[in-house]
Amino acid sequence: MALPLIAILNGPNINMLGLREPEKYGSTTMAELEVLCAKAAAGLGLAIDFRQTNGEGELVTWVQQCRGRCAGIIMNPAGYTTNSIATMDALLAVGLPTIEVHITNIHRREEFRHHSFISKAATGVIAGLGVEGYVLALRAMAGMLGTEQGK
Ligand code: DHK
Repeated sequence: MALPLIAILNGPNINMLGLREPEKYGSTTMAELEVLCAKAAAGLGLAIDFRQTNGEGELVTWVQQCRGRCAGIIMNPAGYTTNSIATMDALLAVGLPTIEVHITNIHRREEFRHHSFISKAATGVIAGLGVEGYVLALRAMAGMLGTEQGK
């Protein structure tokens, strides 16, 4: 039987990981992050569809397309965290278990990064644990979906 599919959706500038402000976001590239997630997912009985976009409309469309196709969503909304009512509405519309991930601790950073519309639609939020936050989100998702194989 097919493994439950988890969409890992990344917002703007996450494609710059490794190059972008490494003192904040670390040295792992997005390609390496995808491999990290794929390996973690395989050990947890999950399949992943890992994507990144710099466009809000595309992010909304991808969330909508998760309906009936995915068992859950892990999202780093990045620069759309604080302003995308459309992404929040799309998440509420599909109603899937959703974990919001931020590589940095947004609450220790500038005030304008503290508010998240996405949190209003998220089951849980992980922030400040670096790219490891994605692996932790996958573990939490496996726990919620009951796919964990004791790894
Ligand atoms: C990533 C971004 O691109 C920022 O816009 C957010 C988030 C923080 C992160 O920590 O992953 O403010």
